Amino acid sequence: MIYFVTHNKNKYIEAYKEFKENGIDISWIEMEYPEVQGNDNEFISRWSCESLVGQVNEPFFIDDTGLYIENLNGFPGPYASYVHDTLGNSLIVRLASGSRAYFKTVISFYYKNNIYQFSGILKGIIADVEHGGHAFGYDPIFVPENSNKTLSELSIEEKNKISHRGKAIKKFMAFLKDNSIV
Ligand code: ITT
Ligand code: NA
Repeated sequence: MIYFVTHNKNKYIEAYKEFKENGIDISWIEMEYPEVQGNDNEFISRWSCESLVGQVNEPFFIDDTGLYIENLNGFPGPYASYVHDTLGNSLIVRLASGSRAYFKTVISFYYKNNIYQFSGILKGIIADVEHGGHAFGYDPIFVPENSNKTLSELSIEEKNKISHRGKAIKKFMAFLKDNSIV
């Protein structure tokens, strides 16, 4: 069994569905873990992953996701979680509607004393208003490239096909299969 450590239920559901569609079962370890400050997603994700070794079942992975808004010089980037909780979507829209932006997910997978990383990016635009649908993080204010809907208006399956997380998971699954781990 492969374990996904996150306290974010929406992340887990997206990942669970993507793996399941490919015949792989994953299991949820619901816990919050420490995050180091910094500008480099790969480094932050690796640091958190290392901090969990010996604390949780193995093999396990984590997902670190950032939102980078062009008109705000890449802010909030790796501080996406803190900014979402403090400013919230409505203030981000006031500051940056119409700006180009992208999500980046870095998965760190701990397996037999090594850490393997897989990343994915989704480019898009900050919406003019907050939209309905499911309310996962920044989804209600992010319009992906070549779309006229926000991520919150897509089904989980539709989002997985194009998203930062979906892309990182596809690379991850290819690695698992190539190395006969699943
Ligand atoms: P864990 O670290 O426990 O996995 P988290 O919610 O703290 O959960 P992140 O630090 O990676 O995860 O997320 C940063 C912020 O970005 C946070 O506010 C999330 O809600 C948001 N976020 C992450 N993935 C997202 C996605 O696919 N769509 C919209 N918002 C997302
Ligand atoms: Na986090």
